[in-house]
Amino acid sequence: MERTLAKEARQKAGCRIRLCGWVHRLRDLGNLTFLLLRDRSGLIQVVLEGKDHPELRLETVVTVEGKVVANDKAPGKVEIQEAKVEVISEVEYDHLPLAVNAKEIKEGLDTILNHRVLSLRSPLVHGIFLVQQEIIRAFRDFFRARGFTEIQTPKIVAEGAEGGAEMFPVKYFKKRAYLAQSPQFYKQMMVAAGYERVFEVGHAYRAELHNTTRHLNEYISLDVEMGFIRDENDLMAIENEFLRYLFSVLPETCGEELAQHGVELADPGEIPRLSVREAQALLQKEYGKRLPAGQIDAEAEKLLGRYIKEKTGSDFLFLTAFPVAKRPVYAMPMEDEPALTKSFDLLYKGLEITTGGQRIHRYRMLYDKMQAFGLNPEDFGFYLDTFKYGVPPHGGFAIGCERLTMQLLNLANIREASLFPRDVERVIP
Ligand code: AMO
Repeated sequence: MERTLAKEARQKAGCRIRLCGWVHRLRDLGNLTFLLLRDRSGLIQVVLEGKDHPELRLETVVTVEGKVVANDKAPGKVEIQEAKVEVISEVEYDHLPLAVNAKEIKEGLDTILNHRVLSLRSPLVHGIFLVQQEIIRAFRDFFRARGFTEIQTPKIVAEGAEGGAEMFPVKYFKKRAYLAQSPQFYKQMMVAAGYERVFEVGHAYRAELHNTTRHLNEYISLDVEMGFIRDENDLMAIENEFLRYLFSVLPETCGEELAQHGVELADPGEIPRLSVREAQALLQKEYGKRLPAGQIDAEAEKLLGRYIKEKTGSDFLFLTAFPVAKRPVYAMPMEDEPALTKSFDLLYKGLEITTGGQRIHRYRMLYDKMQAFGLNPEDFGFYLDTFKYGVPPHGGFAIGCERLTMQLLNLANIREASLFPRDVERVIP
């Protein structure tokens, strides 16, 4: 008999079917055993009569054959009766390291991550990555539909794009290379290569020592780069449009998982904006918080998130006009105020999820700025030379996929939004 999934069984009342999955929960009432079976689609109740069935333990892999019968009290409102169960893979443990079948996993994050395969079986945790899949799918769909080409750029690179120290060195035969911090240079080079509009879903690596709830050392970067822009406003506009699209499709593509996490998404509408200067003045006036020029720290992000939510109802806020000194070398300065750049961050519920901006597209300007930043233009020849051959005004942004997932689902720690997180302490599993 063909296999039926738990979810499909809901439409098959009266039919005999075969299911495959894991033993999620067992309730032994002597002559009656209720088995909750879990497969990739969800849960279904199986009623085993008598004692004439193999010994079952939690997480044993089984197949079940039986008849679908309506039962309003069972999950999915059906159950399997007249069931025959067969073990297809046994378990070998003294006790389960974490309760896969608990409503919420009670064990600490370390236990959850040490036993990642088991924790991912928990329906609530499982759902996180179904939502993340749909975020990535929506990102692809949205940008492809607007003439963007999907690219894959190298993750072993000769120079860092974001400046400075936070890079993992790689021994690359006789040379030193690094893991890419960002596809920054390559996505710009692909605009220059005539694709004009590109996007990438790829890993990025940061050797940051930050051990916080919002930093990973390996994360998924949702990158966009776009040629022939007028200025950074075009970029904020398209990111805003993407988020409105995302929030409109997620309830259709993963409504059940959002509901499981108690999340209701509202149209983000027109996202409010503040310049960094305005934001700093506001922080001082409202919260007595003073910051060095151009800086917005994590606490300031939280306060701004709270402020804008109270004043406008928005979960999002664009921060604009960061000073040159706070942005990487490639950021385009403003014509009328050259100490500021045409760049922005996007905060979501008080956490930065995006950085973006217009880039310098003129060779001489970029060359001079590299020197002013104390960089040797010759080290960046592979990138810099691109701008000798005619590059349109362009810019882009990157969304941290785990940060977006975390904020959307109100997770407490970014590690929960990464399948196998890499942090300062953790390279396994
Ligand atoms: P930036 O360095 O700000 O900008 O990174 C962009 C976004 O990536 C996410 N992010 C991280 N997520 C988890 N752990 C980290 N350690 C981490 N570091 C960054 C954040 C952040 O907003 N090249 C530019 C982007 C551009 O201008 O196109 C860049 O990489 O969500």
